[in-house]
Amino acid sequence: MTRDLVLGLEVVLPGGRVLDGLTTLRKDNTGYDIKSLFLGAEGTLGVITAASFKLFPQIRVRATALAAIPDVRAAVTLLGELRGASGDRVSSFELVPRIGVELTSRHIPGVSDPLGSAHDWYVLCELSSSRAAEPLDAVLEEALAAALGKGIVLDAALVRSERERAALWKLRESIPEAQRHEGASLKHDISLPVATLPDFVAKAAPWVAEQVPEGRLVAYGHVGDGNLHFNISQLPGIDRERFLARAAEIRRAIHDMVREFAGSFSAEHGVGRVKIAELERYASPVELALMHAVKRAFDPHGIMNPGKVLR
Ligand code: LAC
Ligand code: ZN
Repeated sequence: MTRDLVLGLEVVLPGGRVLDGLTTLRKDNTGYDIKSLFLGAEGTLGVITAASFKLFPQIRVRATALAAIPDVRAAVTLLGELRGASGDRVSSFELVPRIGVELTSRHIPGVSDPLGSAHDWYVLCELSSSRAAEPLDAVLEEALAAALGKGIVLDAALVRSERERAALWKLRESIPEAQRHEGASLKHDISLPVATLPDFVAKAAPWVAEQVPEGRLVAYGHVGDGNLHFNISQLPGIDRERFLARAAEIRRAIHDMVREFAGSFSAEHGVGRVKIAELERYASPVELALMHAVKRAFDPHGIMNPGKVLR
C-alpha cells in the first residue's frame, strides 16, 4: 500500500551517483517511471535516502467495531456493504479467526473476547473521516444492524471509548506475538483479488485441516487489501523440528493454490532470501528476464544486497 503513496525518491545508486527524484508531482508522463523500480526492490538496486509522499486531510473521527461473521464470504460481502453505506469511509477491515481471539486472550495481557459467545470468524472494521461532524458511529451501527438482519453479521461490539478502540486493535495486532507463544509457525503472506478470497479459503482451509494435522490454521489479515496471513501454528505437544521439516512442502502446496486463484505469494513482506525460489516458480519467464535485465542495468557488479530477490 506504501507503493501507492510514494510520489518521489532520492536514491544513491551502486556507482555512487545520486538519483535526485524527490518530486511531488501528481501527474508526470515523462517516459519510464524509474522511481517505481526501487519500490519493492528490497535494496537490490540502490539505497533510498529520502522520499516524498502523498498526504491526506487529517483524520478527525473514527468508528470501530468487532463483528462476528459466519465465514470469509460474509467478510467480503460486509466490506462491500460498509463501503456503500459509509460513502467509502472504510479505512481498516481486518479478518480475525476464532483462534486469533483465543491465542491473544491466552497469551497477551489485557486482551479478552469482547463478545459474549464464540464465533468462527470476526472482522475488525473501522470507518474514518476528516470531517469531524461525520456521524460515523451511527453509520457503522446502522450498517451492522442491517447486516445482522441478513445473517452476514452474527454479533458485534462497537467501541465507545479510545480505550476500547485500543483494546480491539491490540487483539488484532498481537496475533503474530500470540502465535510465537504457541511455538513454531509456518507463515504465508499471500494476496488475492478481494472477491476471490472466500473461494481460496474454502479450498485451502480444508486442505490444511486434512494435510497438516500437527498444525492449526491461523488465517488473519488485511481483507480490505486482499492480503491474508495464511499461517499454520504447531499444535502444543508437537515436536517443533518435525513440524518445521514440512515447511517447504506445505508452502509449495499453499502457494500453488494461491496461483490457481491468481494471487501473490508475497503481499507485503517481500521476497528476501526465503522466497527467491517462489519468485522463480511463480513469476512468468518474461517478468523474470526483465527483472534480471533491470538488475544488470542498475547494479552490473551485483553489490547491492546480494542474494536477495534474484539469485
Ligand atoms: C501483521 C503482520 C504480520 O499483519 O504483517 O500482523
Ligand atoms: Zn500484515
